[in-house]
Amino acid sequence: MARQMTSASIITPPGEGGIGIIAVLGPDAAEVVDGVFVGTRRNARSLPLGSIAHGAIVRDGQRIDEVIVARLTPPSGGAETPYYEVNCHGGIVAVRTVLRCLQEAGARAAPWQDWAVPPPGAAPLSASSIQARALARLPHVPSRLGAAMLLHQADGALYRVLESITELLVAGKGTEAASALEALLATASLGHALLAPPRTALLGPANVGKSTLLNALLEEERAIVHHEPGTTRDVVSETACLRGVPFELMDCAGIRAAQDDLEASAISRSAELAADCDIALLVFDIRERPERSFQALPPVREGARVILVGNKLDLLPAPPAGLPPERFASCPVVYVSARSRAGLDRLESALIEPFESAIGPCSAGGPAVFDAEALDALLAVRSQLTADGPGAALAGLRRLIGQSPP
Ligand SMILES: Nc1nc2c(ncn2[C@@H]2O[C@H](COP(=O)(O)OP(=O)(O)OP(=O)(O)O)[C@@H](O)[C@H]2O)c(=O)[nH]1
Ligand SMILES: [Mg+2]
Repeated sequence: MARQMTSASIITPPGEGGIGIIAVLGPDAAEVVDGVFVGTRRNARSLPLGSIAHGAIVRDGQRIDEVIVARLTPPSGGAETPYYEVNCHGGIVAVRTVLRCLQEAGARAAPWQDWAVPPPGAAPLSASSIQARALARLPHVPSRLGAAMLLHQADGALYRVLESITELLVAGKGTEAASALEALLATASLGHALLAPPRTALLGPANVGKSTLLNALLEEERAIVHHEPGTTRDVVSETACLRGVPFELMDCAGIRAAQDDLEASAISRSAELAADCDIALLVFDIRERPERSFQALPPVREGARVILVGNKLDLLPAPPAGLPPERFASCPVVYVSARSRAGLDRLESALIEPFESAIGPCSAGGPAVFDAEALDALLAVRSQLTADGPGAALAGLRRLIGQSPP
């Protein structure tokens, strides 16, 4: 059918909601909408750009839903392609039925993700490519700060800084360009964490309070806590947002001589987590000496950040003196009471410490390198700048942002 050039996509999330919106884009968008829309005063074809019409979606003489149709500029810009949004009642059944009607009128049903694809041939760090990649990730982002970060990048925050670095290079200001590039690269670890929460394993002997600590950080009773050691068997995994930064917390079985086969396999899952985490919270009971607590600890992934957490602070009048075991001598030690929540703010600070300085600028709408594609490309520009000088870096950066030399 000729009208298959026109697509219709549900662009609101599935589920119950106030309204559901179907976007209709393409050369025959007006004819497709009018194929099923009966306007109270005017139809889609006669709508001026930027205005709305009230009416109903009607199929075989039967009223399917009362809707508002809006004629708008397409999100990708360029008013020449007709674009309409059909605002239906929010239930998924109503929205899907209206979509089916639009299909019957000649539209091709397209997933919303089709709206978040860079235009063909776009340079990898052009404004439209960055926007498309940021919007494609938006539905999966686990925190508000992450969503705000992506919306700011979709709005051009990252692209504008790339443009300004290009201008510095054009002006021969290599040193200023290098420091602006470093500042941008420094946003990458927060940008990455906001999209892929660091895998944070709570490890340590049985009964030291790992599950209690998980619940305290989540502020809900998620994991079972019990006075008998050997309580946790399956890995319990939940995302906690600490000052806007998500962490995937994983609670697992305490390490001790297994009492049965079930516990043995639970302990082997703990060893897998230790070998595969980004952050290891090594929890011990402060009444025990830490070196004894970690004698049987399985190897923690090399490169993982390690934080020692002395728990049950409420049972001692003051945090114990003494040093962490030699192999963890350089790791921060935090004393907490998971039960009374004392010291949790210190643990949160230790967890977010590497991201701390980037959080403020990020929430204020600053640029962020949020994916591997941008990071790899910018690392290559940095190498060009160091090895071959500003001219080569300028040519490379122009290619990346899709700017042709004057
Ligand atoms: N006084 C005190 N008791 C705590 C604290 N944290 C945990 N407990 C108690 O210690 C016991 C064990 O707590 P859990 O959180 O189940 O310990 P766990 O490390 O998850 O234990 P396993 O799953 O068996 O490895 C429970 O009786 C908790 O109430 C704390 O900060 N202070
Ligand atoms: Mg437990």
